[in-house]
Amino acid sequence: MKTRLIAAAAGLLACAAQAANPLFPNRFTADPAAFVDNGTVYLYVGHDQATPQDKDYVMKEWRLYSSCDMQHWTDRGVPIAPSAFKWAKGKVDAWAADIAKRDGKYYFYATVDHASIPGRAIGVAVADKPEGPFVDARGSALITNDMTLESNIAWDDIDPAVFQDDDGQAYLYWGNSVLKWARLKPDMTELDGPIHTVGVERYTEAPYLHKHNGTYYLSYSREFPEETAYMTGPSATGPWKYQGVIMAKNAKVKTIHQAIIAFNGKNYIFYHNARLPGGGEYRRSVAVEEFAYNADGTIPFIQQTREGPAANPGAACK
Ligand code: FUB
Repeated sequence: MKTRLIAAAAGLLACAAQAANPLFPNRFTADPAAFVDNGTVYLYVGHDQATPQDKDYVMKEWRLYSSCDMQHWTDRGVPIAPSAFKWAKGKVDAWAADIAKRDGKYYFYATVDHASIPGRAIGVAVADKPEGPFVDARGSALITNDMTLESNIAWDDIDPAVFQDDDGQAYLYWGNSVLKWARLKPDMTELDGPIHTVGVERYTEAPYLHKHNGTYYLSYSREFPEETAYMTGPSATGPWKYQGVIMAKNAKVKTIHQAIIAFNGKNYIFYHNARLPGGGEYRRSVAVEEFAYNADGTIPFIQQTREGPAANPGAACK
């Protein structure tokens, strides 16, 4: 009897460990990009490899995890590193990314440092599977720092977020200090028309577009240190109405970088904090919370928890 109780307790502890935030206790991770495909959640993260002494980001690769129940995560390795983009400096700059699927191919939009055009740039890579390997889809950057002149900084063209509307039109949102967007051609590798800006008060970075019950939600990091806020609108291009803050600023790290998905009938927000032991500004950790929309479609304020979401086994678990 005693043995059985001990075994049951050990089982509970194992479950709790798998469910707890931050999601990946053995690795510092940041900038979640979440994507649902074939009943599975794919979570791409930047790998924070800075030592406690480093004074900047050291990110040599993006890593991929997948889950069919939002509790158990499988490490799928390194689908791509900055060196995939030959035009990039390609060493320690695997900043935020996002992913989309079109016509059976997977497109990975990523921030890297450009080798010859000063500043950050956005590239796009393509693969036949979510796990990659991803290869540069263009052989050149999709966005470079000299294409946008609103901010006089080298890091204003970062944090790509890709959204495909129900009519097939794809959009790219990005930017630090000024939020920018452009349409993408059906090939997903070229801009289709001009770059637009959205005037957002106290906007910092990390735009993310998702749609729920016909309403478009444009979330982003607001102020610095950052909190997560969002706006809603009637289309992927606005006009946008500010709706408020949904996640509070972190302790020990100024960034927060969210991604919002629906999976198997429930809604989730991924973000990062610095709660892993030894965590900090350049040693972040990705976490996730479940949330439910209010009756009027607004998103409630979401607390960060240690427990994370309850198990939600989808079709791919069976
Ligand atoms: O990870 C590097 C940068 O920090 C990202 O591009 C921003 O969103 C912030 O999280």
